[in-house]
Amino acid sequence: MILHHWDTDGITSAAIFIRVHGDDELFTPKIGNFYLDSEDFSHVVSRERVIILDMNLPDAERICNHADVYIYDHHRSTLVKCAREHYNPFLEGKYYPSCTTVLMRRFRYNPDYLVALGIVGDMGPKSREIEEWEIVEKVLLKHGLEFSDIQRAVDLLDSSFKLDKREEVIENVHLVLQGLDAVLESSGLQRNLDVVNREIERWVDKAEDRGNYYFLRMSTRYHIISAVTRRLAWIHGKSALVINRREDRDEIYVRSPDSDFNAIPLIDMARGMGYRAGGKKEVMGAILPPNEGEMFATKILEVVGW
Ligand SMILES: [Mn+2]
Repeated sequence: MILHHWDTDGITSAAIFIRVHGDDELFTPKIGNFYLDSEDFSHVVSRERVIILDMNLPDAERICNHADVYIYDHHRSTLVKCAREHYNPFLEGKYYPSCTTVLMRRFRYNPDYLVALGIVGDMGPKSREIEEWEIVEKVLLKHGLEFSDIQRAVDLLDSSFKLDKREEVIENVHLVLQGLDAVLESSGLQRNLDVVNREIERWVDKAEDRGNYYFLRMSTRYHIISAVTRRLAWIHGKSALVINRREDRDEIYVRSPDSDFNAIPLIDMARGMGYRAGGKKEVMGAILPPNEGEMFATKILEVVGW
């Protein structure tokens, strides 16, 4: 079984793995869960071999007790000793921009549109500033495309997880294997994208200017909090704090465009309080029990001093 992240980098990594090793059963965790709940866990461990792509799953060690585990990833992580193979350049202190570039190196896979989609998926417009831009540029030239076209392909592929369409994420692996045009011409994904963009705009318009930062309390079942927070920070050039109330959890995102901002202490604080949290220097995302968002937002504001 190939267990992969639901975003474009995860989808294209699964596609590359299939091209290299042949077809396999595909699986993505419940969208929004960067771990396996008990239902997902029992399904996964019923298989003999589990290949984990583009996810730093906290459950990897537990899966080892039931199946052979192979991990190919680029997130911050620590070595999973029980895995048959844990290949992540981060373990040697090197950060790769995407899981597709990790697979490219590991399996001597020739850079192509799948690798490029993974890079643009995770890096967005920042792809232009990294060494691997060369790969993206060659793909654009070869296919006669502009950067905006490949960015649109990423947005189309990502629209499935944003709308919580888990089965469609799996279908997208097969779609992208047919080529870039198959993605760009998919009318179903285009309809998704229109819905996603409308929903993002709707919430962005409701944000409140609180002087040093923008604040938004939203309630949507779509997985767009990251996109909404990024858009707020980008449009207004200010920090943004967003809470999303879901039925079973609160989600919180903090992002700042200031170069001296550091979200790592916030991530540590969230984890210290027992929450699942992740991110990098400029952004933190955390999942909290229902109705704990406001309380945690207050703590965040105390730390950052906005
Ligand atoms: Mn990735």
